[in-house]
Amino acid sequence: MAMDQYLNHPYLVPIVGSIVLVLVLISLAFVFLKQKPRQTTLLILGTTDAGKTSLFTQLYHGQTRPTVTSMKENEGTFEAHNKKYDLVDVPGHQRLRYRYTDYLPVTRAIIFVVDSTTLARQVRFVAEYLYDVLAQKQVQSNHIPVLVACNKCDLITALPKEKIQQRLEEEINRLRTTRTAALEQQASEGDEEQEAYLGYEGEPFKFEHLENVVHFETLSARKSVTELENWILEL
Ligand SMILES: Nc1nc2c(ncn2[C@@H]2O[C@H](COP(=O)(O)OP(=O)(O)OP(=O)(O)O)[C@@H](O)[C@H]2O)c(=O)[nH]1
Ligand SMILES: [Mg+2]
Repeated sequence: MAMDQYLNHPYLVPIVGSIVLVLVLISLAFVFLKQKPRQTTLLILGTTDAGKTSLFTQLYHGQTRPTVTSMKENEGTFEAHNKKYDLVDVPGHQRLRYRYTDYLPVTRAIIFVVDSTTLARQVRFVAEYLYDVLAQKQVQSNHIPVLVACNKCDLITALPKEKIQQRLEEEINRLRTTRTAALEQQASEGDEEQEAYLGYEGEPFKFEHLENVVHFETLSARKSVTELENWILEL
């Protein structure tokens, strides 16, 4: 009898309806709040003069244009085969280049551009920047793929990509010793560790030891970026 009384209560439907509605709204809020930011950004990084803006204009406009040293990020899009990515070309200038970390939460992949004609002379400088990028916790934990774009292959002084990979591995190996020593010092002083350890301890550094894929490709922003476009489309 008591049950019938409840079931026939005139406010039963509105009350139950409101409770269900509130529960649905709470679950929807959870779903939306828990969603990760969409990772659709391709970050174009590298030291100054490597050819980042030239590659950016090739991908964005489908052609090269004369460039000047960038003092701020260039933003655009790359669209092909129903895929659309946001492009961010970060200036190589020493004081501006580290802004790239702001974009890491939305980064799908990194294109790290090197000038193949000057790498032999600038290997230390290039390796320091690449080390910083690879040692970012987000790059390792999100397994962000990196394409090392060995640019300016149209010039006869360009080093082959195998040589560039080897030189960078040797230099990163050297840097790892000094940087991990500095980090251990920091850790003992109580600072939280910021960098991931690159590669395997006790073994010479190799890109294939990393959590994320690092791929080397030869190209020319002046001539053709087909290899780069194919790599992007396979992401
Ligand atoms: N020969 C040749 N020259 C290139 C190529 N790519 C870029 N360059 C030239 O290299 C110079 C630097 O190119 P940018 O694209 O401005 O270099 P960047 O990496 O954007 O440099 P910052 O903005 O200073 O960080 C320009 O004179 C380009 O024309 C290439 O594939 N081949
Ligand atoms: Mg530029």
